Amino acid sequence: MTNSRKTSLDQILLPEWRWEYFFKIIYDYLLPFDLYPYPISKEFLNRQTILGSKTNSYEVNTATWACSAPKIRQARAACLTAGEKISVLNFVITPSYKLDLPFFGADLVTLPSGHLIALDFQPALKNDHQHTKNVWDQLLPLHSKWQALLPSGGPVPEEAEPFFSPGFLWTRLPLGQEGDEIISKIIQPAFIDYFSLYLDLLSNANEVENQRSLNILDGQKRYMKYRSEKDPAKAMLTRFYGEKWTKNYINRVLFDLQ
Ligand code: DBV
Repeated sequence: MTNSRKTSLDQILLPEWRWEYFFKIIYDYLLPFDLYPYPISKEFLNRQTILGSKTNSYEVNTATWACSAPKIRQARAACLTAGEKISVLNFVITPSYKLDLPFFGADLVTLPSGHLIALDFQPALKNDHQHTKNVWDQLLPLHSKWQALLPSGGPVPEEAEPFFSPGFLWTRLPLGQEGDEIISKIIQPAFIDYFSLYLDLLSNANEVENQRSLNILDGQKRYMKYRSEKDPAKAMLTRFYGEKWTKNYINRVLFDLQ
């Protein structure tokens, strides 16, 4: 089980994890990339706790998968289950800042109120044509194709706007058979479409000049700062694991480029 994981590259298996299929895609598609483990300290590699009452207890499991590669500064997946009601796969790729590429971001979340699905190529420099044009030209057709088949996820905060692309795939789905079907028929192939395009862009990307790379690095840091300050999972993680662990997990593992 999760506790036998020794390095950040070891596979993840969680009990009743709703998003396992997506993790396997990530893992299988990234493997050809000459991966290195990304150092993650033991307390964040696997964490288990039992919550609830004596007669009605549930396990909370969190595991972190992470790697780096020549073109990837960090790819990391935060994987969480709490009983059968809560399941999360939050996945972010931070490319090398020497490449003019966006982040790959996925937030796949099951809560007692329903599923929430966010998928995007998030720009480091949103208002910079050189950073966005080639990417958006290829991403927007995928977005049109898949978002048209899904209900909108509703408004996102205005302050988040600089960090999203126009290819942001965003939906909320009901639990039960209806949601399950949409996940297998639409979200799974959409995820593969997005992820495959991202890996193509990564494979084809060439290093930029030094001055340019410093601008990209600045943009990446702004994004990380925003994500760490506004992490929507903060309340939930704090409830499960306390304030100190959560703060460290967010700042030193999940969004550690600051
Ligand atoms: N989100 C994270 C991390 C998570 C995580 C690291 C470890 O960035 C889970 C877990 N996201 C998570 C949870 C919720 C959300 C919500 C548990 C539900 C919070 C709640 O309702 O209590 C996309 N995720 C959200 C929301 C958005 C996103 C817009 C709704 C926020 C809200 O209603 O306040 N997260 C956001 C995003 C990306 C992302 C755009 C990148 C694609 O990862």
